[in-house]
Amino acid sequence: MQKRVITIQDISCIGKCSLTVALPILSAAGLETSILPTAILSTHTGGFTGYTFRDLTEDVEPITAHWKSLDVRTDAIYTGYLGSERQQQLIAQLFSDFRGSDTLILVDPAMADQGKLYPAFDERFALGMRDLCAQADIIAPNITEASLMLEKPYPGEDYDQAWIEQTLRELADLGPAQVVLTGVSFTPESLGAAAFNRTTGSVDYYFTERIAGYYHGTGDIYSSALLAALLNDKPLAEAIRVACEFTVGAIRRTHDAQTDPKYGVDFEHELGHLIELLKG
Ligand code: PXL
Repeated sequence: MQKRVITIQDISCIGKCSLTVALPILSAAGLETSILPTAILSTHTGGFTGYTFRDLTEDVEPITAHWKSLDVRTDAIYTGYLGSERQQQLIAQLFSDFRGSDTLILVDPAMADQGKLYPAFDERFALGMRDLCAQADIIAPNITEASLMLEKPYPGEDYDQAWIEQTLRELADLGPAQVVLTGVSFTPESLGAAAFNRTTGSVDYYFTERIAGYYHGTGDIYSSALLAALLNDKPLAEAIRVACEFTVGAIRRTHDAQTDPKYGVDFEHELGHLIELLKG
């Protein structure tokens, strides 16, 4: 039977990220994708000024109340960029309302990068995200988000394998059985992800070439592809590989085309590649 995902993130009208990447990626992976928009922005908040922001927190309860009346069931719930602290609490409630015995809950605590919180957020929001991560089965922070949630100093580029593996374990101690840390790099020419599975105790890494520049929305693309792979029955080590190869392919296209990276990366031309990776 076709699997269903409910994904909960903002709509940034311009600047591909959050729902405008999650929906096409999950659909291409054969997943029925329902959405709960957390906010509507004219653009994302990274690199644009003067953007509009309509918070949809007030809509969360009526939408979920209606879904409950429909007896909606889902194979996965996937959250990304949220609009408010109150939303973090409402979404924790949504998890318990819609969690079945096999439902996979993925929280991407999309709130910070390169040592800094995104403009809309503060430290309290980061701790709210930590509490939401505690309710997840799998989380996918970058190193900045991990540091904020664990209230430890952001290491910049100054970390080693022991730091990464200690951080993975500390994140798993918050609650999730599986942790994927993105933006991990031990050499100047490579970048990738590390994954920890608490049940088996295994740590896996996957790296690809590092492409110069900062590419907006790639964390959301990564998490969407990760979930697509997991729901297509890939084990975690394989899912981080699929997500890395898909994401770097999209970055490479955008780098080669020399388009402005704040508008997002060309993941659309990589969707065929994603489908191949999922078959493999
Ligand atoms: O890609 C993360 C993201 C999602 N949504 C909004 C953002 C950002 C990052 O800046 O601003 C609105």
